[in-house]
Amino acid sequence: MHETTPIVFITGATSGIGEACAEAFAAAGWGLVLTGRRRERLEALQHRLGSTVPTHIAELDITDRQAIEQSVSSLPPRFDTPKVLINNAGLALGKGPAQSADLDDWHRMIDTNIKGLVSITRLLLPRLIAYGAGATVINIGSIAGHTPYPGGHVYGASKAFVEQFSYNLRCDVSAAGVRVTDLAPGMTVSEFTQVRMQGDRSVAERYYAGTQPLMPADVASQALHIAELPPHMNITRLEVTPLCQQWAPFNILRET
Ligand code: NDP
Ligand code: 8X3
Repeated sequence: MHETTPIVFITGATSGIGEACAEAFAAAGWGLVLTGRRRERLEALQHRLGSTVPTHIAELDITDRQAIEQSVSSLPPRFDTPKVLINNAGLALGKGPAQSADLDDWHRMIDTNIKGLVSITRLLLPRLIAYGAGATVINIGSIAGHTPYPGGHVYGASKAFVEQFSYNLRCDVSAAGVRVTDLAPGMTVSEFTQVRMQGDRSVAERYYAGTQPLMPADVASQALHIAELPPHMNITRLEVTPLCQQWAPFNILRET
């Protein structure tokens, strides 16, 4: 028997898309498990959302497997059988060419975007299966998982992993009633570019200048839509970009 208020478990709820998902799901009456490394942000978000929906916050670094195990195993009973997992926590580091990239940055992206995501998924899967029909894993992928670009190297590859993992996961869990979606946004205003550029706000400002990018709330509304579809419907992959973002033609290198 399900509780009347469904629970969504969100990784990376302290900023950007994850924070917007928390707001959108709360407004729709969902209970929340909010995770991220910055506790003060989690507390502020919980405070802002008030007591209209049940909220559990957990400081969590998803590169720390033991911490994930602890976080999942210590979920209070009200929150321990989520209906939806939003694997949102992730980051890009650097945009220079592969040959000058920092290997530590590459490892951190793999540890976060791939290893963290698969760990939390594996640990929560039995609980999503226990929830049953309508349970959903929403993995935040990226257009970068499909479309290569200079400086995309490991970030793009990590999002290609997210896409393929989503498809393969779906093969295994759909018979148990669990849906899986790769929700792949394009350019979205958040702390993403600032993090990528080691805190340099000016690069982020130049990147978004003169555009109308997606807002985190735009992506969150799609996540809520996916979660609230009838249980027999599974959106396999949903790519959403701002209108201003387009493909580029193949770049031809010419002898000079
Ligand atoms: P933000 O930088 O605003 O948010 C990233 C979130 O991930 C933060 O809440 C951060 O929380 C969390 N996070 C990062 N590392 C860890 C970690 N080790 N453990 C736990 N949480 C972590 O960026 P976005 O909101 O834009 O990014 C969210 C997702 O969307 C990412 O997966 C990103 O790849 C993807 N995406 C973003 C796009 C964009 O243009 N912005 C486009 C396509 C996809 P904290 O620092 O508190 O731990
Ligand atoms: C983020 C989108 O195009 O900056 O996933 O890589 S992009």
